[in-house]
Amino acid sequence: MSRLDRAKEKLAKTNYDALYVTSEVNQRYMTDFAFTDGSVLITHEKSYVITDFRYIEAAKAKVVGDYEIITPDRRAGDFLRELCRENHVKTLAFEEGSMTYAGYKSLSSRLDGVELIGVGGFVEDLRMYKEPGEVEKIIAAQRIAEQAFAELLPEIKRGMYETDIALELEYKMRKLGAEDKSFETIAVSGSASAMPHGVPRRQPIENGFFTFDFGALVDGYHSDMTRTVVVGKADDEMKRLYNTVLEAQLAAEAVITEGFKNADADKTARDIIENAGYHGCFGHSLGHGVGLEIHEAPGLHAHAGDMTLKAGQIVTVEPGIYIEGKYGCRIEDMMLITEGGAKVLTNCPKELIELDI
Ligand SMILES: [Mn+2]
Repeated sequence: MSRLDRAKEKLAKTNYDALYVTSEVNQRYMTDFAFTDGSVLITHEKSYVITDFRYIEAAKAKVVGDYEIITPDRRAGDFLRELCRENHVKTLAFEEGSMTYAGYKSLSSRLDGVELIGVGGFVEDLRMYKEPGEVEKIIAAQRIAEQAFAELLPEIKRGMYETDIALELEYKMRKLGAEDKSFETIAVSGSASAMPHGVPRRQPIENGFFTFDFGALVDGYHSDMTRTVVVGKADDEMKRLYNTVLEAQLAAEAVITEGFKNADADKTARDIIENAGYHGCFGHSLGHGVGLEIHEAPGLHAHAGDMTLKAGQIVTVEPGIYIEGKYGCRIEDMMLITEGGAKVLTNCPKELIELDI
Protein backbone atom coordinates (compact mmCIF):
# COMPACT_ATOMS: atom_id res chain seq x y z
CA MET A 1 0.00 0.00 0.00
CA SER A 2 1.36 3.42 -0.88
CA ARG A 3 2.18 5.94 1.82
CA LEU A 4 -0.67 8.12 0.64
CA ASP A 5 -3.09 5.20 0.80
CA ARG A 6 -1.93 4.39 4.32
CA ALA A 7 -2.46 8.00 5.33
CA LYS A 8 -5.92 8.00 3.78
CA GLU A 9 -6.78 4.75 5.47
CA LYS A 10 -5.80 6.32 8.78
CA LEU A 11 -7.71 9.49 7.95
CA ALA A 12 -10.81 7.40 7.27
CA LYS A 13 -10.74 6.19 10.88
CA THR A 14 -10.94 9.76 12.17
CA ASN A 15 -13.62 12.36 11.79
CA TYR A 16 -11.30 14.81 10.06
CA ASP A 17 -12.06 15.73 6.48
CA ALA A 18 -8.41 16.39 5.68
CA LEU A 19 -4.87 16.50 7.03
CA TYR A 20 -2.70 19.55 6.46
CA VAL A 21 0.96 18.47 6.56
CA THR A 22 3.36 21.29 7.39
CA SER A 23 6.35 19.44 8.85
CA GLU A 24 9.05 19.31 6.17
CA VAL A 25 10.14 15.81 7.10
CA ASN A 26 6.55 14.58 7.01
CA GLN A 27 5.99 16.29 3.66
CA ARG A 28 9.06 14.50 2.39
CA TYR A 29 7.78 11.19 3.72
CA MET A 30 4.31 11.63 2.26
CA THR A 31 5.58 12.59 -1.21
CA ASP A 32 9.11 11.14 -1.37
CA PHE A 33 10.10 14.63 -2.42
CA ALA A 34 12.13 17.06 -0.30
CA PHE A 35 10.97 20.65 -0.52
CA THR A 36 10.63 23.66 1.70
CA ASP A 37 8.10 26.49 1.78
CA GLY A 38 5.18 24.33 0.83
CA SER A 39 2.59 22.05 2.27
CA VAL A 40 0.68 18.87 1.61
CA LEU A 41 -3.07 18.56 1.88
CA ILE A 42 -4.55 15.08 2.09
CA THR A 43 -8.32 14.72 1.81
CA HIS A 44 -10.37 11.55 1.56
CA GLU A 45 -10.49 12.04 -2.19
CA LYS A 46 -7.94 14.35 -3.74
CA SER A 47 -4.56 15.21 -2.33
CA TYR A 48 -2.29 18.12 -3.11
CA VAL A 49 1.33 19.16 -3.03
CA ILE A 50 1.28 22.91 -2.67
CA THR A 51 4.65 24.35 -3.58
CA ASP A 52 6.07 27.40 -5.23
CA PHE A 53 7.59 28.13 -8.59
CA ARG A 54 11.11 27.19 -7.50
CA TYR A 55 10.12 23.58 -6.88
CA ILE A 56 7.42 22.95 -9.42
CA GLU A 57 9.56 21.26 -12.06
CA ALA A 58 11.35 18.99 -9.60
CA ALA A 59 8.07 18.22 -7.87
CA LYS A 60 6.46 17.09 -11.14
CA ALA A 61 9.38 14.73 -11.72
CA LYS A 62 9.78 13.37 -8.22
CA VAL A 63 6.59 13.39 -6.21
CA VAL A 64 5.40 9.84 -5.57
CA GLY A 65 1.67 9.32 -5.03
CA ASP A 66 -1.57 10.48 -6.49
CA TYR A 67 -1.08 14.17 -5.77
CA GLU A 68 -2.11 17.21 -7.71
CA ILE A 69 0.91 19.50 -7.74
CA ILE A 70 -0.11 23.11 -7.55
CA THR A 71 1.39 26.53 -7.14
CA PRO A 72 -0.76 29.04 -5.31
CA ASP A 73 -1.47 32.18 -7.32
CA ARG A 74 -2.43 34.11 -4.19
CA ARG A 75 -1.75 34.10 -0.46
CA ALA A 76 -1.33 30.57 0.86
CA GLY A 77 -4.15 30.90 3.41
CA ASP A 78 -6.64 32.13 0.82
CA PHE A 79 -5.59 29.38 -1.52
CA LEU A 80 -6.04 26.76 1.16
CA ARG A 81 -9.49 28.15 1.94
CA GLU A 82 -10.51 27.56 -1.65
CA LEU A 83 -9.10 24.04 -1.66
CA CYS A 84 -11.06 23.32 1.52
CA ARG A 85 -14.22 24.68 -0.05
CA GLU A 86 -13.73 22.65 -3.25
CA ASN A 87 -13.16 19.47 -1.26
CA HIS A 88 -15.92 20.10 1.30
CA VAL A 89 -13.40 20.18 4.13
CA LYS A 90 -15.16 21.30 7.30
CA THR A 91 -12.73 19.72 9.78
CA LEU A 92 -9.05 20.16 9.08
CA ALA A 93 -6.40 18.36 11.12
CA PHE A 94 -3.07 20.20 11.23
CA GLU A 95 0.28 19.16 12.67
CA GLU A 96 0.42 21.05 15.93
CA GLY A 97 4.09 20.22 16.49
CA SER A 98 5.27 22.05 13.40
CA MET A 99 2.87 25.00 13.40
CA THR A 100 3.97 28.23 15.00
CA TYR A 101 1.51 30.29 16.97
CA ALA A 102 1.71 32.97 14.28
CA GLY A 103 1.02 30.37 11.62
CA TYR A 104 -1.95 29.10 13.54
CA LYS A 105 -3.41 32.57 14.01
CA SER A 106 -3.02 33.32 10.33
CA LEU A 107 -4.55 30.00 9.33
CA SER A 108 -7.55 30.34 11.61
CA SER A 109 -8.26 33.88 10.47
CA ARG A 110 -8.31 32.78 6.83
CA LEU A 111 -10.14 29.51 7.24
CA ASP A 112 -13.34 30.70 8.84
CA GLY A 113 -15.96 28.01 8.64
CA VAL A 114 -13.31 25.29 8.88
CA GLU A 115 -12.68 23.68 12.24
CA LEU A 116 -8.96 23.37 12.91
CA ILE A 117 -7.84 20.43 15.03
CA GLY A 118 -4.25 20.09 16.16
CA VAL A 119 -2.91 16.54 15.90
CA GLY A 120 0.43 15.05 16.87
CA GLY A 121 2.09 11.96 15.48
CA PHE A 122 -0.27 11.31 12.58
CA VAL A 123 2.44 10.92 9.93
CA GLU A 124 5.11 9.99 12.51
CA ASP A 125 3.09 6.88 13.35
CA LEU A 126 3.15 5.84 9.70
CA ARG A 127 6.88 6.54 9.52
CA MET A 128 7.57 4.01 12.29
CA TYR A 129 6.99 1.14 9.89
CA LYS A 130 9.80 1.15 7.38
CA GLU A 131 9.27 -0.02 3.82
CA PRO A 132 11.98 -2.27 2.36
CA GLY A 133 13.36 0.68 0.39
CA GLU A 134 13.72 2.72 3.55
CA VAL A 135 15.44 -0.14 5.37
CA GLU A 136 17.89 -0.39 2.47
CA LYS A 137 18.78 3.28 2.75
CA ILE A 138 19.33 3.07 6.50
CA ILE A 139 21.51 -0.01 6.05
CA ALA A 140 23.46 1.74 3.28
CA ALA A 141 24.04 4.67 5.64
CA GLN A 142 25.13 2.29 8.40
CA ARG A 143 27.58 0.48 6.11
CA ILE A 144 29.19 3.80 5.25
CA ALA A 145 29.46 4.80 8.91
CA GLU A 146 31.05 1.55 10.02
CA GLN A 147 33.42 1.49 7.06
CA ALA A 148 34.54 5.04 7.86
CA PHE A 149 35.07 4.06 11.51
CA ALA A 150 37.13 1.00 10.55
CA GLU A 151 39.31 3.21 8.37
CA LEU A 152 39.61 5.88 11.04
CA LEU A 153 40.78 3.76 13.98
CA PRO A 154 44.29 2.93 12.65
CA GLU A 155 44.80 6.59 11.76
CA ILE A 156 44.30 7.89 15.29
CA LYS A 157 47.54 9.23 16.72
CA ARG A 158 48.39 10.67 20.07
CA GLY A 159 48.20 14.46 20.06
CA MET A 160 45.36 14.62 17.55
CA TYR A 161 42.49 16.89 18.52
CA GLU A 162 39.05 15.44 19.15
CA THR A 163 37.64 17.99 16.69
CA ASP A 164 40.02 16.82 13.96
CA ILE A 165 39.20 13.18 14.55
CA ALA A 166 35.47 13.95 14.36
CA LEU A 167 36.04 15.89 11.14
CA GLU A 168 38.11 13.07 9.67
CA LEU A 169 35.31 10.61 10.40
CA GLU A 170 32.78 12.88 8.71
CA TYR A 171 35.10 13.38 5.74
CA LYS A 172 35.45 9.64 5.32
CA MET A 173 31.69 9.16 5.44
CA ARG A 174 31.25 11.79 2.74
CA LYS A 175 33.97 10.20 0.61
CA LEU A 176 32.21 6.84 0.99
CA GLY A 177 28.99 8.30 -0.39
CA ALA A 178 27.10 9.84 2.52
CA GLU A 179 25.33 13.06 1.60
CA ASP A 180 26.09 14.37 5.07
CA LYS A 181 26.68 13.30 8.63
CA SER A 182 23.57 12.09 10.35
CA PHE A 183 24.02 14.49 13.30
CA GLU A 184 26.85 16.33 15.03
CA THR A 185 29.55 13.71 15.50
CA ILE A 186 30.46 12.91 19.08
CA ALA A 187 34.12 12.01 19.55
CA VAL A 188 35.03 12.59 23.16
CA SER A 189 37.89 11.14 25.18
CA GLY A 190 38.94 10.87 28.78
CA SER A 191 36.88 12.92 31.22
CA ALA A 192 34.64 14.21 28.38
CA SER A 193 33.44 10.65 27.74
CA ALA A 194 31.42 11.04 30.97
CA MET A 195 29.04 13.31 29.04
CA PRO A 196 26.63 11.23 26.94
CA HIS A 197 26.31 14.04 24.40
CA GLY A 198 29.72 15.61 24.79
CA VAL A 199 31.04 17.95 22.11
CA PRO A 200 34.47 17.22 20.58
CA ARG A 201 37.09 19.56 21.97
CA ARG A 202 39.84 21.41 20.18
CA GLN A 203 42.45 19.66 22.29
CA PRO A 204 44.53 16.49 22.15
CA ILE A 205 42.82 13.21 22.96
CA GLU A 206 43.17 12.01 26.51
CA ASN A 207 43.97 8.54 27.78
CA GLY A 208 41.05 6.37 28.72
CA PHE A 209 37.64 5.85 27.15
CA PHE A 210 37.08 7.44 23.77
CA THR A 211 33.44 7.46 22.69
CA PHE A 212 32.32 7.83 19.09
CA ASP A 213 28.61 8.38 18.39
CA PHE A 214 27.95 9.13 14.75
CA GLY A 215 26.05 8.27 11.63
CA ALA A 216 25.76 8.87 7.91
CA LEU A 217 22.90 10.30 5.90
CA VAL A 218 21.79 8.55 2.70
CA ASP A 219 18.89 9.90 0.67
CA GLY A 220 17.51 11.61 3.77
CA TYR A 221 17.80 8.51 5.95
CA HIS A 222 19.98 8.41 9.05
CA SER A 223 22.14 5.80 10.69
CA ASP A 224 23.25 5.82 14.31
CA MET A 225 26.00 3.91 16.07
CA THR A 226 28.23 4.29 19.09
CA ARG A 227 31.49 2.57 19.88
CA THR A 228 33.76 3.26 22.82
CA VAL A 229 37.45 2.38 22.54
CA VAL A 230 40.29 2.98 24.95
CA VAL A 231 43.27 5.21 24.31
CA GLY A 232 46.16 3.42 25.97
CA LYS A 233 45.38 0.61 28.36
CA ALA A 234 42.16 -0.13 30.22
CA ASP A 235 42.56 -0.81 33.93
CA ASP A 236 40.41 -3.40 35.71
CA GLU A 237 37.80 -0.86 36.70
CA MET A 238 37.43 0.30 33.11
CA LYS A 239 37.22 -3.28 31.86
CA ARG A 240 34.48 -4.03 34.37
CA LEU A 241 32.54 -0.96 33.34
CA TYR A 242 32.94 -1.71 29.64
CA ASN A 243 31.90 -5.32 30.05
CA THR A 244 28.85 -4.30 32.04
CA VAL A 245 27.71 -1.98 29.24
CA LEU A 246 28.39 -4.70 26.69
CA GLU A 247 26.52 -7.29 28.71
CA ALA A 248 23.54 -4.94 29.05
CA GLN A 249 23.65 -4.16 25.33
CA LEU A 250 23.83 -7.82 24.29
CA ALA A 251 21.11 -8.81 26.75
CA ALA A 252 18.76 -6.18 25.35
CA GLU A 253 19.51 -7.28 21.79
CA ALA A 254 18.82 -10.87 22.78
CA VAL A 255 15.33 -10.14 24.15
CA ILE A 256 14.25 -7.62 21.52
CA THR A 257 11.84 -9.22 19.11
CA GLU A 258 8.48 -8.53 17.52
CA GLY A 259 5.87 -8.19 20.25
CA PHE A 260 8.34 -7.53 23.06
CA LYS A 261 7.52 -4.55 25.27
CA ASN A 262 9.62 -1.45 24.61
CA ALA A 263 9.74 -0.74 28.35
CA ASP A 264 10.96 -4.26 29.11
CA ALA A 265 13.81 -3.90 26.62
CA ASP A 266 14.93 -0.83 28.55
CA LYS A 267 14.52 -2.65 31.87
CA THR A 268 16.58 -5.63 30.69
CA ALA A 269 19.62 -3.44 30.06
CA ARG A 270 19.00 -1.17 33.05
CA ASP A 271 18.74 -4.04 35.54
CA ILE A 272 22.13 -5.39 34.50
CA ILE A 273 23.74 -1.98 34.98
CA GLU A 274 22.00 -1.37 38.32
CA ASN A 275 22.78 -4.85 39.61
CA ALA A 276 26.45 -4.37 38.76
CA GLY A 277 26.43 -1.45 41.19
CA TYR A 278 26.35 1.46 38.72
CA HIS A 279 23.35 3.01 40.36
CA GLY A 280 22.04 6.09 38.58
CA CYS A 281 24.83 5.98 35.99
CA PHE A 282 22.62 5.13 33.00
CA GLY A 283 20.69 8.37 32.82
CA HIS A 284 19.06 8.10 29.41
CA SER A 285 16.69 5.74 27.68
CA LEU A 286 17.81 2.54 25.96
CA GLY A 287 16.97 3.60 22.44
CA HIS A 288 14.89 5.36 19.84
CA GLY A 289 13.56 4.94 16.35
CA VAL A 290 15.71 6.04 13.40
CA GLY A 291 14.61 7.06 9.92
CA LEU A 292 14.13 10.38 8.19
CA GLU A 293 14.97 11.83 11.59
CA ILE A 294 17.76 10.72 13.87
CA HIS A 295 15.37 10.48 16.80
CA GLU A 296 11.87 9.33 16.00
CA ALA A 297 9.22 6.97 17.31
CA PRO A 298 9.18 4.49 18.89
CA GLY A 299 11.21 4.99 22.04
CA LEU A 300 12.67 2.23 24.18
CA HIS A 301 12.19 3.64 27.67
CA ALA A 302 10.53 3.00 31.01
CA HIS A 303 7.50 5.14 30.18
CA ALA A 304 6.44 3.24 27.06
CA GLY A 305 3.61 1.49 28.93
CA ASP A 306 2.28 -1.55 27.13
CA MET A 307 3.67 -0.52 23.77
CA THR A 308 5.32 -3.43 21.97
CA LEU A 309 7.83 -3.61 19.15
CA LYS A 310 6.37 -4.14 15.69
CA ALA A 311 7.77 -5.52 12.45
CA GLY A 312 9.27 -2.79 10.28
CA GLN A 313 10.49 -0.64 13.13
CA ILE A 314 14.16 0.30 13.38
CA VAL A 315 15.41 1.14 16.84
CA THR A 316 18.73 1.81 18.50
CA VAL A 317 19.97 -0.18 21.50
CA GLU A 318 22.40 2.02 23.37
CA PRO A 319 23.01 1.53 27.06
CA GLY A 320 25.80 3.48 28.72
CA ILE A 321 27.45 4.05 32.06
CA TYR A 322 28.68 7.54 32.92
CA ILE A 323 30.70 8.36 36.03
CA GLU A 324 30.52 12.11 36.48
CA GLY A 325 33.89 13.84 36.28
CA LYS A 326 35.66 10.60 35.47
CA TYR A 327 34.67 8.79 32.30
CA GLY A 328 31.88 7.00 30.51
CA CYS A 329 31.11 4.37 27.92
CA ARG A 330 28.25 3.63 25.53
CA ILE A 331 27.72 0.94 22.91
CA GLU A 332 24.99 1.36 20.29
CA ASP A 333 23.65 -0.74 17.44
CA MET A 334 20.55 -0.39 15.32
CA MET A 335 18.05 -3.24 15.12
CA LEU A 336 15.29 -3.99 12.63
CA ILE A 337 12.20 -5.64 14.05
CA THR A 338 11.03 -8.35 11.66
CA GLU A 339 8.03 -10.69 11.45
CA GLY A 340 8.51 -12.85 14.54
CA GLY A 341 12.02 -11.62 15.25
CA ALA A 342 14.58 -8.89 15.03
CA LYS A 343 18.04 -8.44 13.62
CA VAL A 344 21.03 -6.29 14.37
CA LEU A 345 21.84 -4.00 11.45
CA THR A 346 25.25 -2.91 12.74
CA ASN A 347 28.33 -4.80 11.56
CA CYS A 348 31.09 -3.59 13.81
CA PRO A 349 32.97 -5.45 16.55
CA LYS A 350 32.11 -4.72 20.15
CA GLU A 351 35.03 -6.28 21.98
CA LEU A 352 37.08 -3.73 23.90
CA ILE A 353 39.66 -2.14 21.64
CA GLU A 354 42.75 -0.62 23.22
CA LEU A 355 44.53 1.82 20.92
CA ASP A 356 48.21 1.20 21.50
CA ILE A 357 49.38 4.69 20.53
MN1 LIG B 1 21.26 7.00 19.23
